Amino acid sequence: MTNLSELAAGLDEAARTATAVPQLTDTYPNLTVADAYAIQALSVARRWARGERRVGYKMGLTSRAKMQQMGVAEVIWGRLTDAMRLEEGGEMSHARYTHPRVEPEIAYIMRKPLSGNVSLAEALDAVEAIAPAMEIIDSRYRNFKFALADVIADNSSSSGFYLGAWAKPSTDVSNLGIIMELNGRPVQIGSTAAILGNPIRSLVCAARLVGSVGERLEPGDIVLAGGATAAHALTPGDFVRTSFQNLGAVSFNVTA
Ligand code: OOG
Ligand code: MG
Repeated sequence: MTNLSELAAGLDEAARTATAVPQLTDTYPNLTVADAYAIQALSVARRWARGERRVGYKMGLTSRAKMQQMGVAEVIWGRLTDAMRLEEGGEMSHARYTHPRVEPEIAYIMRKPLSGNVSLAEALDAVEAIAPAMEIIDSRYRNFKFALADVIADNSSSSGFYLGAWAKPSTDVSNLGIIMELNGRPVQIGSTAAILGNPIRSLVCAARLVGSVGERLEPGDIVLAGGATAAHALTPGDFVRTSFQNLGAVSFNVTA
């Protein structure tokens, strides 16, 4: 079998050049989840080598809506870099992505380290602040189609994120209404409760999964809890605005 670094280089190059590639599992149907996380780490290491800096982690497929849309029923995670952070209220250039989609999320920023098996109370105690967010996901695979190992190897489709205003860690985000609008038209309506019943469970999960590969959530790390609704495809000219009950709104424009 081709070595994992070659597969990692292929995915990194696909992301860098916004070019879709075939699924790894087409060629390697027996690729394991452990191999896939190893490929992810190797491909993200290429980003560190180019000067991108670590800013945290993202959780994926933490809601039924997302699992159904993608046909993968397993919680996954990926790494976030400073280059993925986009300016709230600003623009995103469609040409830099292959087939970008947007989804509404909740973000945490950490005050204390967190790793391994932790309780909901311990997770909440480690949080500095909570923000409404949107994630731009952009699978590097053709037609945005993948199996579990493919998407993990592809850094769980990470490509960009927008954060709204930070709220106190004591803010109850267990069941807040969300309306995502495209050009003024609601395209997704949901609740933060769709994220594992309560987004804080996603942080507990992040601590465990990241801990299982010997890493930890560090103070200052951002953690995206996962899409609360299905994701929506973006086209140049779109204006996206998502309002979150009690938390405010997050918006951006899509340019060519
Ligand atoms: C995989 C990433 C999933 C989420 O929030 O559920 C994800 C994908 O759908 O491409 O980011
Ligand atoms: Mg997401």
